[in-house]
Amino acid sequence: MAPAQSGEADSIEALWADARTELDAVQTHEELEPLRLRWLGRRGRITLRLRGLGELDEAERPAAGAELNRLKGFISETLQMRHAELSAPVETPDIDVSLPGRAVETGGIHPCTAVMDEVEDFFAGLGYCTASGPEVEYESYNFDALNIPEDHPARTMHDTLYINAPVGRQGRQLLRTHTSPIQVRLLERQAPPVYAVSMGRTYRSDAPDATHIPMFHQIEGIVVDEGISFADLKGTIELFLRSFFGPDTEVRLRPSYFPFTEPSAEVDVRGSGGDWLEVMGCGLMHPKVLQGCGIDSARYSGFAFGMGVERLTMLRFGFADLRALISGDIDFLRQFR
Ligand code: 2NM
Repeated sequence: MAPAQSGEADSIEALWADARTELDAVQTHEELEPLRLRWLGRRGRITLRLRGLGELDEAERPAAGAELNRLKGFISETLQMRHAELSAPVETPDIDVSLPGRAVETGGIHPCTAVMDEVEDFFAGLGYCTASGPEVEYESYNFDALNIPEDHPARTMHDTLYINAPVGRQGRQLLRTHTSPIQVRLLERQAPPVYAVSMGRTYRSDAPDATHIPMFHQIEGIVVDEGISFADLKGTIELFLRSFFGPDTEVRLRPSYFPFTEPSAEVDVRGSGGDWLEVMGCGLMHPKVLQGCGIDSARYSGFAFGMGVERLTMLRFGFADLRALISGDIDFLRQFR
């Protein structure tokens, strides 16, 4: 085949080779536009050759045109590719949109909280109000008002966590060892009739084991009214335990002793294995406690009961080590939702 143009005209093969060499040699973004103009601009090598097609024999024109256009397309596509390569590096996204979504974890009610809520609701149904009080208490409310003697072992540093603070008329400050001081404070400010439950954190200087943790929860109830008898106490407790553990629950009271109640009893429920399980303590309010709160013990009588929330929770849900409740083991706790 004769050369398309005499003399100055390069072969199409030479054009391809030149174009490839130039495109390969591009190192920076800035070199792209001059290269484009050199080849595809108004006076570019391809442009001029396309314009010159008219001077070819009519027979050669279509093939030559097609070949030039193929080269033109190649140059233009390669420029685009090199442009993309040389542009700012692609930002890697912070989010991998191909990952499965992360489920939104919902919080749950702690089993001890669920138990306290249920007990509160039960007694609310009997007309009891709920009272609360400080966790840092005075000796006078935690011990004296409850007829707990000066030399009682519960008062020692061995059992009770004392606060390092100046000692005033109310005695030393301490972390309350039971929720009873709440009831004392309530009786001081509210004249009978009083029907109340109180629940919350309590503290004792215990090394943790399967049945003890140094911070635990109690629920206590108190009734002070005219004509309250042991029958009222027994009926109330049976009603509660059959609501909490099931309607056929067997309940028994065993004589016991507490400084703040007289008479006093320990309460057991019959477990599924036929064994008796201690669930609470109770008794008729000691007249000294009522009098200490400014209540006429000749006119009013009352009863009180107390129970450990963690123990109640273990019996309800059936597990053996109380420490599981504070382990932070979310898989354990979730079982009871
Ligand atoms: C118990 C057992 C018996 C009790 C007494 C009082 C108060 F403050 F009213 F005197 N609150 N709770 C009480 C009585 C608690 O727990 C085993």
